[in-house]
Amino acid sequence: MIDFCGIELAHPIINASGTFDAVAARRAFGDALIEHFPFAAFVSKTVTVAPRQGNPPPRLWELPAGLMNSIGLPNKGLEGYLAHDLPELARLPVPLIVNVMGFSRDEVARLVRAFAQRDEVAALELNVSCPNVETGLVMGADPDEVARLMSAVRPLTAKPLIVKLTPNASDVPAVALAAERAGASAVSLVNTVRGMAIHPRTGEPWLGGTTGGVSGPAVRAIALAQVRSVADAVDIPVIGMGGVSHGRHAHDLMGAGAALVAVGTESFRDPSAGARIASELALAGNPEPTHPIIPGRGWPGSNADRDDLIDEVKSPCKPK
Ligand code: RRO
Repeated sequence: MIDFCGIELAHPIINASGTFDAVAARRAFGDALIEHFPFAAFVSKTVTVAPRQGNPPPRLWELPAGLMNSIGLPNKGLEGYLAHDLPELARLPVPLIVNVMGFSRDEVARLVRAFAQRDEVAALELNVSCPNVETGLVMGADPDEVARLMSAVRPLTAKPLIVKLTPNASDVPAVALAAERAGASAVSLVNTVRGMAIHPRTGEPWLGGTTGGVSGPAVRAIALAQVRSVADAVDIPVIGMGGVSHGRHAHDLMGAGAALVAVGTESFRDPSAGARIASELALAGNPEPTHPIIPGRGWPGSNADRDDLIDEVKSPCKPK
């Protein structure tokens, strides 16, 4: 068991908010998926105070190495979530982390106050990093704004408060440090990286929301660098995410300082990816080497089965 901010977790793999609909998954895959739940905790899709329709379509654009979304936070709003979603999600066999977003400090405070009362909720994740809001305002890009927000909501609950950071900021560790100093229990990163696609015929933006958030393998290297710089800057736990599709990516993020790792885009391809990645991660610390390690070039033990190392071993053209 892992202790994360006082919450007991069976392993370090959780889902990234908004990438796994546990209620729909139960309908589509039956109770088996729920019984063998792929994640050690469930992070719900973002809840806002008022119900939202989300952005106009198209909402997705596939990339050579990932996905770009402009979903725009569709949700039933706080009242709808409490009445309909929470009772369903409370039946999951793992702790529930509710992701919330407000368009002002008062709205975030209202959300935190509401969930502070609910025993079904183990922790809250404050989404200060959605790239897909009409205002273009991303609270989480400014350390002072994040500090003001945390100071306002920290006194409202004893539950762990996780601040979800944006990669679209000039100094991400400074934002993380501001969150920590104002009482955050943990930080999570990266949310998606802002991007854009052009309609091939009209020349207009493809996405209904004009810009979107890039996720998947395309952002893995960015996530790794940002997780490392944030983990170096703060003492609170870091949840690392960004392009994780194999246990060794999770292993890398943990090596960079992440206490937990979240899986996002890969779950769209394979709803049980979380469970697979958790077992691959368990093996990553103790791999059976499957090929020779080049003397002086091999990474120590656990990193033996790198794709690039495999390429190096196979390549007949590389100088020895
Ligand atoms: O709903 C979204 O468009 C969305 C959210 Br809330 C978020 O945090 N990150 C993202 O890529 N999309």
